[in-house]
Amino acid sequence: MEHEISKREMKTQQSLVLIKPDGLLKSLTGNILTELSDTKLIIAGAKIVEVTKELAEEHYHHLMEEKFFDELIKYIMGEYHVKRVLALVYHGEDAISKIRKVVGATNPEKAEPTSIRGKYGRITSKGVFENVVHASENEKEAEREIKLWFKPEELAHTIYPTEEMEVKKVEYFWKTDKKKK
Ligand code: IDP
Ligand code: MG
Repeated sequence: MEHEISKREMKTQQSLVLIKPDGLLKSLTGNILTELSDTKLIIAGAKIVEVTKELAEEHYHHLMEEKFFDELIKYIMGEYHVKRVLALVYHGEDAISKIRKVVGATNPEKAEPTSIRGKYGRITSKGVFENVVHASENEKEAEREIKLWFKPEELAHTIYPTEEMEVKKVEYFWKTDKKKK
């Protein structure tokens, strides 16, 4: 019994989910979050991100050699839809496979018809799989992606070890209207 519990605890995972620009433009955020909530996983972080070229290329660095790479970068940066994505971190038991199952296969035409990509994805005339969501493929990728998209303080609890560093930073405040006497 004890062994069973520790085995289960070892499977606690994280997954980075992105609602891609087509998902936001098509007003699918609510539907997608509802489908993901069926996994009973916990949301550990959420934010809207305007994706820079650097972030896009780093996120998809493993696909750099693919012929669809440039189009993929434009797609995730929102050139064809809206210039933002909703980034989420899900946490819990078997998070990666549970989420990948709900999300469906990469190619929306091959994805299970009831999966998110099967329902809402499409292949564009330029050959990009506009598949509405991203979900981490394995634990190693999840860690790399979460550390790329989120700062430790943006997550509700500590997922990966952190270290302290002193930084000098400029903060912005609302400008006040100082009237002359
Ligand atoms: P994944 O998103 O299911 O993990 P990856 O192979 O990591 O699939 O590819 C990242 C993204 O690149 C996909 O979600 C999809 O938008 C796009 N993509 C992947 N393979 C192809 C392809 O063969 N043609 C067009 N777009 C693709
Ligand atoms: Mg992938």
